[in-house]
Amino acid sequence: MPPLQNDRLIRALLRQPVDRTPIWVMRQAGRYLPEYRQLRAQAGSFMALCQNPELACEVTLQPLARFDLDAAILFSDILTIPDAMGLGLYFSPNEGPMFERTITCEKDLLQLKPIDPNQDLRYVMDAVSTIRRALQNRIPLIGFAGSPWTLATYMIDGGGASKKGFPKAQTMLYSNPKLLHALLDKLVDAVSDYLVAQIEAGAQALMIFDTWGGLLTPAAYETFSQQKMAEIVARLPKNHDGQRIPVVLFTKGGMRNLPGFVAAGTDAIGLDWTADLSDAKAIVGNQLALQGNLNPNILLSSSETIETEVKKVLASYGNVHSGQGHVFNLGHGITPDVPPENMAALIEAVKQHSPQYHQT
Ligand code: 1CP
Repeated sequence: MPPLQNDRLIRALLRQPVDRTPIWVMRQAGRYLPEYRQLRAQAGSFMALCQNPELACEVTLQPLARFDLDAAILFSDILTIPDAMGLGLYFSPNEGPMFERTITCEKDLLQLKPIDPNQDLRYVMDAVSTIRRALQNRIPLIGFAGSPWTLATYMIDGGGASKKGFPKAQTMLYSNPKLLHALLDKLVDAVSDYLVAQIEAGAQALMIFDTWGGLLTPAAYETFSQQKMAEIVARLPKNHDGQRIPVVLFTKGGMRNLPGFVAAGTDAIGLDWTADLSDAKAIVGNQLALQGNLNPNILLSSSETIETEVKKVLASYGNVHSGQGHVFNLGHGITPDVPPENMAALIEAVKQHSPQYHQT
């Protein structure tokens, strides 16, 4: 396997020296790009893009044609797993992802189909290998999955419930924790197998999105989210040097869970913008890399404001020791109303202002 031409992301995730802070952006392929909107209209739906490996590859590459990003991320969605398990995923134009069926009782749970990702989610693995070929080792490809808890929130409440804070999932946690654990344990199996299959298909780093972990009390978080993710990380394969590909856990409201993440054995934590990176670094020390955490709403302001705010994020991490172990990203996904030129301003600011934190 020829080496990566740009390995900044991998090096930063492993806390090795780099010349500048690498940057990629959550939802970097998406609706803020006119070429994405056009292809999606032609394909007919979001899932039609995901399920066609050539189209998924084309969408993945769209932001890379415009911007000098340090990583590609598989174009897919975390909800492909519940879909393959039989819940019937569809996207409503106004409400986003929706399910035809949800999990309310043990009978629903028993009806969930155990999945073999290489069969039931073949289209994802084909997209991964197609994208890897197209990238020609220029930059690494990030694979991903949702955390068991975050997938369970959608599977229990149905789609469209994020604004309400997934009340049915939160109620099940207290009224029927046994059922919730049984669901989460099924998801531990499915997510582990899915990530292993993505590694085999060519993913070079992994994200686990625990977007809704921050909805839980610290005690519930430990039992119902963190421990399930730790189990997944422990199941990922290691090569003959005992190394596995770097894994990043993203969670909104993740500050208070940082010590648990260190114990879970991941390589990096993605944080939202409510965390201060210097505080986070003081907790994780040199054991973990950090990814984040510009407020995505800043991309709706001017290029001057973007530059000022990028400098603050770089300084909040780099002023403590250096920029080593920092991956620049937004604190959550880029929104559809961002002008593409503001994305360009963001990347330019990171390229211009981060090298000073990487002088040896
Ligand atoms: O065209 C469209 O309207 C679809 C919009 C869209 C896109 C571009 C959805 C629906 N998903 C995606 C792609 C996607 N989703 C990626 C692609 C790679 C990238 O460029 O980053 C990734 C990694 C995801 C992951 C995802 N999906 C998460 C975790 C990350 C996060 O944003 O917190 C979650 C929670 C989802 C569910 C989902 N899928 C789509 C939407 C709009 C949502 C969120 C719904 C909600 O608010 O509850």
